[in-house]
Amino acid sequence: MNKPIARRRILLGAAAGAGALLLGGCERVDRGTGGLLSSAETLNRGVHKLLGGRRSMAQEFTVADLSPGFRGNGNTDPDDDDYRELAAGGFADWRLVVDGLVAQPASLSLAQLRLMPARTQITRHDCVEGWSAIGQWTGVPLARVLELVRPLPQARFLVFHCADSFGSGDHEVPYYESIDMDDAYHPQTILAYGLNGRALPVTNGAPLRLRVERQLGYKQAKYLMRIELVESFGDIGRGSGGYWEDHSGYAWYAGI
Ligand SMILES: Nc1nc2c(c(=O)[nH]1)N[C@H]1C(S)=C(S)[C@@H](COP(=O)(O)O)O[C@H]1N2
Ligand SMILES: [Mo]
Repeated sequence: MNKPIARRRILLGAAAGAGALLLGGCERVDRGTGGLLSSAETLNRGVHKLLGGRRSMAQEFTVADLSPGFRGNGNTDPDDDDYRELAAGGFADWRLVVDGLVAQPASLSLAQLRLMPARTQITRHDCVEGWSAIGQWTGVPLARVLELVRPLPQARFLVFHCADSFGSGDHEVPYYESIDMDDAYHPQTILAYGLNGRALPVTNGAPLRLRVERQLGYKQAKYLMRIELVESFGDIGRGSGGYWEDHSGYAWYAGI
């Protein structure tokens, strides 16, 4: 599904508006199934699934299509102390923690991730702020990491905790995002450590970022520190499943 960006922006704007309204009145708290989604999002996700959108592959491109550069957006040079220290050491001490509802929690170094089976894909990134870029991403399929940790049957969502934060002082909150199991096991969902044939730059999320190719830019969490498997994201942050979902009413399911 490749609608022109302008059209997608209108759709997203409408969805975000509806989401904001729904938050006030008729949000459905679906604690039984672990989700905390507005009825509009549940519908959106359901329709996407029905149309086969959840299983389909995002369009892939060739090296001839690559954008001249891949701009950075949001946080592009985190000033958080822990991150600065890890970056200064070339990320040798960085670990990706994978825990929560798993049989075998893991703490993985960049070297270990690089030794796992890799996937390279050239895809288009679409940001709601009105820009797109085509980049070549290399990383380990998230499905391979899930095989290692073995999710428990109750696990419904993956929460990505990032090293960078927004705001300052008491209002400083780390960026986070979340996806469901369908997207987690999708073949194009990778934990990327490479961009355009080089190590992922700090601007774009070093040392590791999520690529979940059938969703919009803000779902592509950068500066990954921890992946937590949960039954519900209702008690994380303000409960809407992501930083921008919590703070600007962006849709949790940002399918494109
Ligand atoms: N940790 C973190 N992840 C993030 C962001 C951020 O500020 N921090 N910005 C999001 C947004 S809105 C977009 S469009 C993309 C930008 O990715 P880029 O910097 O590689 O262009 O990252 C997303 N993931
Ligand atoms: Mo974005």
